Amino acid sequence: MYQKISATLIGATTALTLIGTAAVADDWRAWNIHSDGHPNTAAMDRFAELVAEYTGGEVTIDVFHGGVLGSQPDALEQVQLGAIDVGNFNLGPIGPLVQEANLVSLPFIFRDVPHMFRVLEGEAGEILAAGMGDQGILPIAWFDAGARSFYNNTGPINSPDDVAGMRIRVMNNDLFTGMVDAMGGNGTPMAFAEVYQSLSTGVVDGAENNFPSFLNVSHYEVAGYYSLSEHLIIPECICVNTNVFNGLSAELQDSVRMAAEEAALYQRELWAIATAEARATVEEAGVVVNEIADKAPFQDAMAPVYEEYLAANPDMRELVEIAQSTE
Ligand code: BDP
Repeated sequence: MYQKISATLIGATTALTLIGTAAVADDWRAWNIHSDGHPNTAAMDRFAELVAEYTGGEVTIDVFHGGVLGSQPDALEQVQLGAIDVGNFNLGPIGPLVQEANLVSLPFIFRDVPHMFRVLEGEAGEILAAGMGDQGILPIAWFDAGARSFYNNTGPINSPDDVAGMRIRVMNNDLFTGMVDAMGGNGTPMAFAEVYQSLSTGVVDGAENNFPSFLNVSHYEVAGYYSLSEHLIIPECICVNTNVFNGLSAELQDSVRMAAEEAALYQRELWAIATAEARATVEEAGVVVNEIADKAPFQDAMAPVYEEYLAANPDMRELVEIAQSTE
């Protein structure tokens, strides 16, 4: 009799434990702006697979590709509100929400991509990540997004004077409008999804992006000149709603971080290949790609952008100095 009761009790306890486990399983909605064929799409799919595997199915992720959950600025607000749990975001449009994130949106702040990663891995990266986490957008891994260069449908750009008079689409951040304006152009913020049509109808004369994105959304069909200004080197993140992440057990947090870091390493490998391939593909399609022999005039033209920005955001001075003095 005693044995039977205790067996029943044990059974009941096990059943309760199972119900308890099932109840805490988390299903996350993930935002991704890119479509098939873009390295970040493959990396986000890999992230979702690894999260399911490493958490033993306690966290699962549905990735919505192609920006179907909304434009990037909207999606970022949704992450802050918890309506979207996670996503692959560019830090450019995070700047208006998180002051520290603007560090990486200052034109020519990094010497090259390895320099950017060294800064992210150091003290500046810690301050930046903490600032983002405080605003509800917690970065758990960094993606490579190469360098952004100008493209347009008029002719090659070799100096800031060539940008003068051009209407250039930029991502949503005053630093980017200021950047184009400082060259005498007209910086026009616009959602990524609207750029193809705006280029083809002449609403804008040009835009700026890296090679994989320039190819993936077919901008090369409507902008035949790509000039290697490499004025912005902005990282991307896998970012999670801070409360959602902090609500996980320490063990699950480790598993999700491990999945994100592994997916990011995969993304960086794909990125290098995709950049070379995308450049070759657009050149074969007839796009004229030009190197810029002397980038100093572009860098010099950014002096007022830095001055104005740092005067309005003196707190950012230290972070900028840390980044610039990072070897
Ligand atoms: C791509 C980024 C994406 C941005 C897009 C843009 O990966 O996050 O939304 O540029 O220009 O390279 O809006």
